[in-house]
Parts: sequence; structure tokens; C-alpha cells
Amino acid sequence: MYSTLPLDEIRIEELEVFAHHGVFPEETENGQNFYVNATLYVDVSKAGQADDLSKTVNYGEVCHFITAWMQENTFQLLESVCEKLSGELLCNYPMVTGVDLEIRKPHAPIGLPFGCVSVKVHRQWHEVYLSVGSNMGDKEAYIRNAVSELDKHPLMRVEKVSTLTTTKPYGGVEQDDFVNGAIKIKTVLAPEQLLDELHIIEAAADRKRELRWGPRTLDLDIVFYDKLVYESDRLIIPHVDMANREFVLKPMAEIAPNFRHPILHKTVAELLQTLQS
Ligand code: A4P
Ligand code: MG
Repeated sequence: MYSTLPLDEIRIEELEVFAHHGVFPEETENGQNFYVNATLYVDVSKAGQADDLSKTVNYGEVCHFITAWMQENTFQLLESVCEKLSGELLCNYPMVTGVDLEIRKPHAPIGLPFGCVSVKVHRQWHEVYLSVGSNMGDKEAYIRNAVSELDKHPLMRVEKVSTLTTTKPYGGVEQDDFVNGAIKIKTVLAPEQLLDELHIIEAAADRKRELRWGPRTLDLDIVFYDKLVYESDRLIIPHVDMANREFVLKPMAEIAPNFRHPILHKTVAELLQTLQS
């Protein structure tokens, strides 16, 4: 788990749903019972104080939502049902910041005596900061379009966009000036999935990976992902060079001055001040 969730939980246990998920044709034709356990992470304090249903999530409504969704859709794998349904719950119930979802299938066609099989996932909204840049063609239009593509994605929400400013190229390659900005999003996607989605948006903006640090129509980098410290062969979070880049820190300082770097332990405003002094 990458970020702090509210301690409060609303739990749904053993919701019985007759649906048609499975790999075998008889499963999709005949259907069978599935049992759903869901823990919804919701801050219920306001509802509790005011005794007001509109300030919390109506678990009855959620049960009907889960039932209808599982009956209207058919997947081969329980993994897919969990993956898609957890995303649907997070997107349709804005007060839910995280969800544990377990789907049990006690009548799976295994041909051996067994109690039950199940898949359980944990999914939640993550707070992510992106750095965006362009130095080819209609630079502002490429960036505005990227913001709109991010916002259109079902598993992302754009929360803040900094002002876009013109900056001199950094990194020693002689090239046109950049337009840069920073974007705050919420996403349900895991870091590597998010990187894949950013690459799709870059590719749709005619982005070609030619020269390292060279001209580009659109560059979308992940600066922070909650307080996560992460490194794989294709992704490093926080962005490795952010503390040396005024074109990243300045727009970040506009939308998140007090966000603290999880390794350097300085806020964005402090990092900018250090760089400029
Ligand atoms: N990658 C690793 N970590 C990350 C991360 N946190 N976010 C990998 C995004 N990607 C990350 O990036 C290369 C690979 O880095 C990705 O495929 C991903 O797997 P790229 O965007 O394909 O290639 P690039 O941009 O040419 O190289 P690089 O090193 O990422 O360059 P930067 O850091 O993007 O810098 N000057 C100004 N004023 N404004 C700018 O925006 N940008 C650059 C490019 C140079 N000078 C600039 C600007
Ligand atoms: Mg990049």
C-alpha cells in the first residue's frame, strides 16, 4: 500500500451473485453463484456525526451496483472481474478512496473435492505529479491535448494544472525553447501501467524516441507517485533528475509547494530555493 487510507471501513460480506464468468462454455452458458466480499475505505466520521446518509456510501446501493455489473458483463477470469469491478467502484463512488475486493467461486469446475477458490485485489486512488514538456510544433496545444487525454482516461482524474511557461533547453542539446508545466492527477493505475498509458498519449502526439534529451512534441514524466520510492529497469520514482531541473520544480512549486520528496526529505519549494541560490 503506497499511501495512507482512512481507517474507516464499510464491509460487504458474502454478497451472492448469480453470473456467467468462467473459461468453460458451460460456465458462460449455465452460470453459477459467486460470493463477493468488499471492504470500502471511506471516511465515515461526517456521516456518523450528522447521522446523514448523503455523507457516506450507501452499502445497499453498492450491493445492487456490484450485482448488476457482474450480471451485465462476462469475463473468463476472476482476475478480470476483480480488476475491472474494483476500478468501477472507485470511479463511481468518489468517497471511496480504496477497495479490497474478493470474489469467491465455490462451484468452479475443478473435478476434485475443494472448499472454494477466490481472487482478492486491493486497489486505491493514488496521488501523482507529472512533468510535461514540448518543444516542437504547437507546443501549448500538444500539452493542452495531453491534459484532456489524461482526464478522459477512465482510471485517471486531472486535479490541477500549473501555468505553462517557456523555458530554455536543459541538458546540452542545441534545440528550440520548451514549454513546460506540471500536472496533478489521481489514478487507480499502478506505476508501470501508468507509464504505459503516458507512452500511448505521447505516441498519439507524434512523439518519436530519436535523440536522448532531444526535441519532442510531448514528454510526460512521472515526478512523484504518492510517497513511493520505486526502481525498475524502465521506471524510477521519484524522477531521478527533478531536483536539478528548474523547469520541473517551478511549475511543481505552483501546484504542490509543500509536497515533501520521500528521499531528499525537502519540500518542492525548498528544492527550488536550493537550486536557485
Ligand atoms: N523513465 C524512467 N523513469 C521515468 C519517470 N519517472 N517518468 C524511463 C517517465 N519515464 C521514466 O524517457 C526515457 C525513458 O525513461 C522512458 O521510456 C521511461 O522508461 P523518454 O521520455 O523516452 O526519453 P527522453 O525524454 O529523451 O530521455 P530522458 O532522459 O527521459 O529525458 P528527459 O529527462 O525527459 O529530459 N529542457 C527544458 N527546458 N524542458 C524540458 O522539458 N526535457 C528534456 C528531456 C531535456 N531538456 C529539457 C526538457
Ligand atoms: Mg520522458
